[in-house]
Amino acid sequence: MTSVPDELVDALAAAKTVAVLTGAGASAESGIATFRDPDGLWEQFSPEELANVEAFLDNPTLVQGWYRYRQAAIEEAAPNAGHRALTRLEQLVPRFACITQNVDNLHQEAGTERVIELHGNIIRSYCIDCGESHTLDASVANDDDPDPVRCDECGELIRPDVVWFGERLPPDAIASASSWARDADVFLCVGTSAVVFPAADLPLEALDHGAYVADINPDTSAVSGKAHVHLQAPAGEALPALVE
Ligand code: BV8
Ligand code: ZN
Repeated sequence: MTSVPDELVDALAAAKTVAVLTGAGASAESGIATFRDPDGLWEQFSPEELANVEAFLDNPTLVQGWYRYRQAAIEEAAPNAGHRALTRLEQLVPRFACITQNVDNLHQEAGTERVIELHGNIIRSYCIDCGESHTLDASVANDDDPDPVRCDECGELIRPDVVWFGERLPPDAIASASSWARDADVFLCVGTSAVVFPAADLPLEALDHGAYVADINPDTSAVSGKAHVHLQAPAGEALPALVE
């Protein structure tokens, strides 16, 4: 069991407002590959090839197929002890926000109520022209089909409702996340390499506004050296230790 430093226990006990920023590492123990770990998604594919509009328009079938592949992995996955601990933490503190870079819907499935989706959510898809909602899963196409899935209203391409590189984050989501970071008494960074912006600015904003910042990551992230404490442990072990 992870031992939690007294100063973090005390900071959480006294906290009125707690904000958490999660990344792919928070879902690793649910069996979902991260992006930049040795066996991560980007090892098999590069972001340039897949997570941007140009790549999508250039090869919509490949990009749609990649998201269907990720959706299938997510359908098999369940929230882990770390997700559940954050839902518990939300009940224990007066004000709580889970700000996630993840698009896997697992915080919502774990019952966390205030989830701020910075990068969208893979369970939603829409038509790039008329905006009509669609599902982009195995039920609407098979991987042998060379043709991309198209809108049954207007015939245009269907894309996942996620934020690609070079695309702006949903303005209300990033504004809300920034406000939570500024107000936080305690800011937890969980399972993120903290190299993708503007999400990676949030822990720094919290630090600048006097929050006690903890980085929960078995490895070193871009925040580890700036945080007050770095719990080098998996989220599925460290987070339950915070709420036991
Ligand atoms: C924007 C799509 C402008 C959804 C993703 C140069 C310098 C600075 C910035 C830039 C630059 N060049 C370009 C930029 C901007 C760019 C950016 O930041 N690039 C980086 C890579 C340099 N950002 C953007 O393009 C953003 N948009 O800036 O728009 C703009 C403004 C106005 C108008 C128009 C445009 C958009 C960013 C969003 C990109 N989309 N994904 C999807 O398919 O999922 S980002 C991708 O990386 C993921 O979504 C993920 O959310 C994100 C961050 O990755 P992490 O979650 O941190 O995952 P990672 O694998 O990296 O790390 C996992 C960590 O977990 C590791 O540290 C590991 O040790 C740890 N771990 C492992 N196991 C566990 C664990 N931790 C705990 N427990 C465990 N068990
Ligand atoms: Zn359409």
